[in-house]
Amino acid sequence: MGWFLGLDSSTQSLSATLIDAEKGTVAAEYGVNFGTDLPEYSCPQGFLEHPDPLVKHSDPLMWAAALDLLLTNMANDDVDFACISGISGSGQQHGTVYLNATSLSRATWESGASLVERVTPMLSRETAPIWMDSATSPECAEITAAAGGADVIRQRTGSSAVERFSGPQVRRFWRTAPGEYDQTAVIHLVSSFMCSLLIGGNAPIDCGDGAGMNLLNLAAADWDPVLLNATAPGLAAKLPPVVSADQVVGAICPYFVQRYGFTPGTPVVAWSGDNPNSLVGVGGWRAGVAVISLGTSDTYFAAMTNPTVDPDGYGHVFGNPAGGFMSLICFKNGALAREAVKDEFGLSWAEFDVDAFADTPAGNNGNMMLPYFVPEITPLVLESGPAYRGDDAFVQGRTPAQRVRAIVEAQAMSLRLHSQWIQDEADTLRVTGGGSKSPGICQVLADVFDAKVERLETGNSAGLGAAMRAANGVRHIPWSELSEQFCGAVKGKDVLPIPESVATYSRQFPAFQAYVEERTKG
Ligand code: XUL
Repeated sequence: MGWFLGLDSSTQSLSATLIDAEKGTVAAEYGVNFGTDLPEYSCPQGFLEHPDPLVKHSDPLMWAAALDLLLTNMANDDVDFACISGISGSGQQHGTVYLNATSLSRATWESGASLVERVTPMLSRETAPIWMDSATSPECAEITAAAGGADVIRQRTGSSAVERFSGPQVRRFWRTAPGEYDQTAVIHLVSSFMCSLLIGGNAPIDCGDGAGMNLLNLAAADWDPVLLNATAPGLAAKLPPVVSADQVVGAICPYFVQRYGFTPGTPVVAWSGDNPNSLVGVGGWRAGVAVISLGTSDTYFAAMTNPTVDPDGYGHVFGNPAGGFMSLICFKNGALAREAVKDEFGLSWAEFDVDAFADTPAGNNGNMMLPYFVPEITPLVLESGPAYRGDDAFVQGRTPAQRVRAIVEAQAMSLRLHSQWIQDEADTLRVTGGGSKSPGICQVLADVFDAKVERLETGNSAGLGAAMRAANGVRHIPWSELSEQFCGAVKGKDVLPIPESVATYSRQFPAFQAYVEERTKG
């Protein structure tokens, strides 16, 4: 059979994409939302409430519960798991899960207990810091100093030490809870943790997601001793091995065979991060196409011919699942910031996505905003709060349509501003994620970048990318073939740049850049 399953453990949900690699079709998609389907874990937006807005942790038990719930829902819908020839997955990047020596391999996988009951005794830390956490500035500074400076870290790992990355999270845990750190036998990423549940043993970390830890040496594709030493004592012994994203890392464990009817021995391919998965899931596996993913976070990424690093320290280089490298820039103020504007004025999505743009001109008559509703990572803004500049009606919030255009233009300008270090030229933007459905957002992106915007069939590029990686890892189906089958742009939905608007944004760009610099440097 040619069915492959891609699971996507994202910030707010766990979803499944089932592809038929023989027919070249997406056979089925399912999803579990943490807020609505698992309210008992108190993570309505994917993270636990905390008095300090910089602290953002989630509950690993919720992710385990979501896996059982998702597969149960699929079984209730008569999905025949025995037809699945391979599985892989995608995890929100950077988040870390801490397991004690009870460890997955000693668990009694054959008993009737649920995944949550099995995982509970394995946790050496109840919560998992995720990519939205910004509480690790002191640790970033310490790691940077101990490793020999920001340039050294960038050259070794492809990124500066940044708040949301795993290494600083680990250091903070060691510093604030040394006893629990000592009790920790294995530190997983969200991706390798979920993969470990599937194979019933500790799964390796792939180069794509591993590069988001400030711990992996990009050139060696292995843990970097300088960064390990700079981060926390004894860390080398607590990290799983590193593998390439196409490796089969184990077979599905008996728990899933007995409970859901998977075929014994079904191969599981290493999981990776959501951005590396999305890169291949939108057909961006080779240079020339840049991808903008508009989700909880907004990200810009592209396959990279030569690994260059961002001198400003905001951009990253990760492993490309199809081989080589990829660039990535991530903005925390993505969907949640757009929703904040929509909700402030009680707008419907139609009013936000269409009407607001019909009612206002490109450039917004010079009205601008900085969209930092929550602490931002690109650029680093720890004291959040949006800012407005322009005429009185706009600044005082009397013109909702202008506020909508302002946030979308600010996000598009930020994407352009902070992607300038990437050397590969791209004349096409592939836009994915929830925001890609908005005609207004797509037109602004086409005009700000002066590039054609293509939209994709799939709503979930990370889940699709994971399913494609399963097919590539198990059946060795080449990327060119998989991309042709699964990643076509929706016909007739391309958005072309409008020359007058392109000129308006080019004129306005320096003023936006200066506004950002005032906020971040002044
Ligand atoms: C990337 C990043 C986010 C997360 C969650 O560096 O922090 O995109 O992967 O989507």
